[in-house]
Amino acid sequence: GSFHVGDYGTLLKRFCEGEQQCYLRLMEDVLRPYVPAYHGVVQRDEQNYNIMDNLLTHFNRPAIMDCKMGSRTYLEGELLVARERPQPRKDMYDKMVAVDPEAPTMQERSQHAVLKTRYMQWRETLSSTTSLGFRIEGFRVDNLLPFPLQKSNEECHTNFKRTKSREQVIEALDNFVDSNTQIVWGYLRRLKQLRQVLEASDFFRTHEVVGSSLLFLHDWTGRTGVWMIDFGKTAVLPAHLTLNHRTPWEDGNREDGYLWGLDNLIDMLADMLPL
Ligand code: 4IP
Ligand code: MN
Repeated sequence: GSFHVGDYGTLLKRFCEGEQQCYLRLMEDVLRPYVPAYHGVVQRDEQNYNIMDNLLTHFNRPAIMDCKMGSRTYLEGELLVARERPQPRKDMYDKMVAVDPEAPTMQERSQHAVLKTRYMQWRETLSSTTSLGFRIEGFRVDNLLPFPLQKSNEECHTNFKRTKSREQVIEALDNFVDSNTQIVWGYLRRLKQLRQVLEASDFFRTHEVVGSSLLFLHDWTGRTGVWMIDFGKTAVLPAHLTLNHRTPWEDGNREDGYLWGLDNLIDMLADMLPL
């Protein structure tokens, strides 16, 4: 896989230079408390890894959720490549028909392949990415009682490809927190703080943040936390350009809808609390 557990509560992630650049800048940015601490590079079996804090270590068998943020999940640069040197993908065609046999066009059917950008756009509109600016990629909940009060009863949920409407997403979020409003409060507080810091961050203003996730963690003690992870497709902008992350995307403006999605997520969590 692309991850290993490292020494002293660290995690090793397969090296990606763009991601390293992001972490180096983030360690100097106001966003530092909202990302795993970065500790440089290590080599293992001929492969380089970025070393970062393992966020799970401060929790007691936590429930974990990954939300992919933004209204677009591929880079503008990938669209350019797809236009100039189209490389239809059979693996993505297979993933597409596995979810919806009706989805491919006649041409895609005859080629048994789809372009990556086409696949990614299809995933965006099937899920809540296009309509809400984020989507649930998956979550895992353990029973929230400490061992040995209850036997381990781990449940993994990754079937959210068609979770699209506001109501469907709220239902999934409610399942994740097991209808616990204290947990919802904790997440809401943290996300509102994150939003304030994002709005003040030089890093955020100057980067197109695509394919990045918010990692949610809570455990039976009531501890909650949210961190930004996965910067493999986060790209620095040309010097004259900045983003507000809320303006709708048009080809060329590089907007990613990250804050628009965070606004919606915050709104939906607030709606889960009693009046
Ligand atoms: C995956 O599709 C995700 O979109 C990946 O994004 C993406 O990796 C994969 O592209 C694509 O196949 P499914 O989630 O539907 O399986 P992420 O890593 O952000 O989850 P990239 O490379 O775009 O990050 P390929 O080209 O790696 O297969
Ligand atoms: Mn990726």
